[in-house]
Amino acid sequence: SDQNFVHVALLPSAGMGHLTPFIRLAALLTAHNVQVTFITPIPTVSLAESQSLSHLFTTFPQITQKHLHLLPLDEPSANSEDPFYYHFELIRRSSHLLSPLLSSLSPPLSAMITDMSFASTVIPITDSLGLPNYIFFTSSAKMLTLYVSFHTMLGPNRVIKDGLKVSGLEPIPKAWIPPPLLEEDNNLLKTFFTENGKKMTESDGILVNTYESIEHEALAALNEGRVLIGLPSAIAIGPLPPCKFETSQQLAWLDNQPTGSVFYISFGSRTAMSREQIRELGEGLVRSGCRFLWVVKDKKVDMEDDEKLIEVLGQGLLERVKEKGLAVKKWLNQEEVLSHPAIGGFLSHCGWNSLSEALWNGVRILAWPQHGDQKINANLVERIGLGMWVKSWGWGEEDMLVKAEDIAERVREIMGNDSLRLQALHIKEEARVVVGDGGSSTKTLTTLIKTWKK
Ligand code: BUP
Repeated sequence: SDQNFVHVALLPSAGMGHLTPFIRLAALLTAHNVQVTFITPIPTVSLAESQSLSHLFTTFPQITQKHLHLLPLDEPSANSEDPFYYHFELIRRSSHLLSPLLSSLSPPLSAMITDMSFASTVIPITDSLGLPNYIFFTSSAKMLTLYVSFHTMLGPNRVIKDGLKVSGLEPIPKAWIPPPLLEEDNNLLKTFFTENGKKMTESDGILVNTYESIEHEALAALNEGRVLIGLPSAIAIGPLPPCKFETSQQLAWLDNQPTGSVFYISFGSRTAMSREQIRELGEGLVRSGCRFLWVVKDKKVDMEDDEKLIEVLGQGLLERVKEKGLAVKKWLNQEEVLSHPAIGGFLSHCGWNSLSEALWNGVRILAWPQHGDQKINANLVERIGLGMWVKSWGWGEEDMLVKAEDIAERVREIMGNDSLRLQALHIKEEARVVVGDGGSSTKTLTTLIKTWKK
């Protein structure tokens, strides 16, 4: 058969934060003439996921779709702490179905690319099939240092004492570590970190949606064996360019706003704030005097988010919001929003995809991390000069209310900050060079594809 033919299978995990980068990777590989089989665990948790998948397969008929039918669990509410983590577990427990699926693919696979949350499950399967296995880590390289170190940080009582120190790297303080990882009791996140972190050494490489100029130090530490001995290469292929097909909706309101004048607010696809904090935030936005576009989210999973905007905000606040802003309670194509010339700033939870979309579009960030990797990402926002992070604003799990006046002041501050605006534009230019012809991430990806041509 053709020596140059490359066929890879991709296995994403649950939630848009994991699915989106896999979709972008699939599109990019296709553009490099790689045959892609995209394995979709079904059912998905959210509507957003199933819609994105259908766009992918309509736009790229050359990508093969395979279903992984998830088996129901006997203990339905065991560990229902988070519907997305629970879904990781479902996929994990259905993974024995992968072996027959993978070996039936034709032409035979050159490699498999698996989400970070299934390293420990999938590596034994690909090993038994003699398939190279690459892990796609869907967060920052800095977060990867914690992911692969976590199991080494656990004391005899299974808790960690301190943050993470790696020589040559700014430490990760304990306060930035995802709260479930600090708990004494076992939980799904802790198990994922421990099991997968260990197993990463047995993969053939770790793809990361990042690039040299923003994460040089973390990438160097990982690749020089300063984080964990025996780790394969951390391969920086980002920032993965957004796909043009990602659904499009008309935002006439945005079209009518002056350039750079609108502040955009969204906390990602899986964060729901308390009703009280939502109202305080709304109050703050109104008082800032800025124009704003606000995605209001009241429930973790979109299918359950059926409360009306007026019920969430109340009549009075809703009326005042309408004077200068637009609040919506639906899925907006964020990439399209961030690329709109009217957008000037972004209040973000710093999910890794949101962050990479902001830098791709040169939009400065006011960081308000809520959980998971987000404090570690927010620190990067500050470090590279993409925005600012108010550290006194609490984590999602904490029982504290950030007041309207405080929010209003910070919004005015970031929207009025011209040096941040210019630095964000500089970052945007750099990001596009990196994935352009001859850019560092393009070269890295081309080299990787060559290693599969054997
Ligand atoms: Br909400 C929302 N439209 O209305 P992150 C999100 N998105 O396009 P998360 C929309 O979902 P994890 C909306 O552009 C990004 O690509 C957004 O991913 C898109 O955060 C994605 O930013 C959200 O990584 O996931 O959802 O909290 O916890 O895995 O980081």
